[in-house]
This record gives sequence, C-alpha cells and structure tokens, in this order.
Amino acid sequence: MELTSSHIPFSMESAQNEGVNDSIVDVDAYGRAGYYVARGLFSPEEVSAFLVHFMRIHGAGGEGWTERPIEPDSPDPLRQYPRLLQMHRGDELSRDYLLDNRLRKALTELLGTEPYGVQTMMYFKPAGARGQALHQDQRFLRVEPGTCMAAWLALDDCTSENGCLQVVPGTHTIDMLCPITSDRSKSFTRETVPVPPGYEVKDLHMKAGDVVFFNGQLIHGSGPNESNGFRRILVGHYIVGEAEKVARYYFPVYRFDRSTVDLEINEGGGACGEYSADGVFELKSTVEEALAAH
Ligand SMILES: O=C(O)CCC(=O)C(=O)O
Ligand SMILES: [Fe+2]
Repeated sequence: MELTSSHIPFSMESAQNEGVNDSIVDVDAYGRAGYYVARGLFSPEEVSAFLVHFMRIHGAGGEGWTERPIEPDSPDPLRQYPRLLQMHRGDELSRDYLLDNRLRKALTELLGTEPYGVQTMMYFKPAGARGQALHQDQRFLRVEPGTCMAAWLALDDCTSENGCLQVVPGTHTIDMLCPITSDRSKSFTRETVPVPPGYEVKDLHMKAGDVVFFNGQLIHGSGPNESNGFRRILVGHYIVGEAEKVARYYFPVYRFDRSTVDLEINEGGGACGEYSADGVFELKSTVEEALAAH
C-alpha cells in the first residue's frame, strides 16, 4: 500500500518518521535473518510515557489486564509482576502502540501488504524473574494462510544479564516444530522447541526505544533476568493481511484504521498435540519426534 503523509495523523509523527517515504526497515536484511531491529524507532519521551503508564496500571492492581492476580508477597517475581495482556482492547495508549503508523509502515514494508493487529502484551520481567523458553509464535496464533508478526519494543535497555530477547536467525523460513517440555527453572512457560541442527541462538542486545520485528516461525524466547532491575517491553502481534483464520483468543482483529475484520476461528490441533477446550496445548512429542516431523 502506498503511504502518503495525509494518512499519518500529526500526533503520531516523530522525529524518526519525518520522511514518511524513507524506509524504516531493511527488507533484504530481514529476509536473510528473519528479524530486523529498527533502532530508536520510539523516542525517549515516548518510552518514559509507556513506563509511567504501565507502572501506574500495575500500582493500581492491574486494572483488569494482568495475566493472573498480582501477589505482592509471592517469592516468584513474576507473580508480583504478572504480564499485562490484550490491553489494547480498552487501554488507549496500548491501542495507539499496536496501531502506530511507524509500525504499520515497517510491517507493510516487510510483508508487502498491511497486516491486522490482534495482540498486545507488556512484560515487566522484574529482577530474578524467569524468561520464556524458545518458541514460535505461530503455534499460538495459528494464522491461516500465512503467519503472524511481532513488533517488540524495548522499554529498558535489554542485555544478556537482564534477559534480552533471544532469536535463532534463519528459522523464519522453517516449518512449525513440535513443542517439547521446557526447563521450568528458567522459563515460566512449559513448552519449548528444540534448536534445529545448524542453527544458533543469538542474544539481541537492544536499547530502550528500539523495535525488533520477527515472524511467527522465527524461534525466539528469553532467559532469566539476573540483573537488579526490570526488563520491560511492550509487544504487538499482527497477522498477515491475507489471513482467513486465527485462534479464538485473538478476536477482535483490528485494521490499522481501527475498524475490525471478520475472520474465521482456527480451532487448531494436528500432529504435535491437541488443544484442550480452554486453548492449552497438550504436548505429545519428544525432541526426536519434534525434529523428525520437519
Ligand atoms: O520478551 C520475551 O521474553 C518474550 C516475548 C515473546 O515471546 C513475544 O513477544 O512473542
Ligand atoms: Fe513469542
């Protein structure tokens, strides 16, 4: 889609976005590695506004967006600071992020067509918190045909010590791998995928304000936060504009103009396991089976 300045509301323009015809992403680099980091896409002022906003929501008890109730006295830092999920459904600033014009432009450059927004998540990841084992997002979103995309914004500088995002370059073109059981001492999620032979996990060091884009096949995750501070991030997930189906959890599906789209529900399932009625995936593969399937 051709973007002209008349499509960009004034309030969403930023110093980085003055020349709306300049590319935000390097499509060739993305095509090779499967991810692309747009440095400084959000300004320090925008990052602080997000931090103030989400810390206030946490301080107010989560305002209905937490994954589970906040447990201030729990020994598990993630129970003290559970993730905020799907805030864009009621929280204006989160919806502004999901449907931000810079993200629209970058995602459209990467995909060739404009995607739909379906998910926001805010990770506080406080000191001592576990990370999220390696996975492929398409396992959860179940987009058909096509895949999903993430726009992951660092709100703190992300380092190996505080549990930055980890990616497995080149895996954006592989098929979906069957999940296996994760190491729960390092991950709050119970499933992971094995790294296929010949590929390597890479730590992505990012500064607050940088955004990394990656698709639904790219294997990614993060390790524990071994620093003394938070590793906070805000992520939007999208599905390709050609999508006809997505998992039930992701409705309503938003266009960037904030209208919603009618798609079919993908109930999922298949060779690697089954989804229970509440959407939890029951694993049934070993490492060998997971790799052998592809
Ligand atoms: O930030 C993390 O630790 C993991 C995030 C993730 O998996 C995602 O945004 O899809
Ligand atoms: Fe993910």
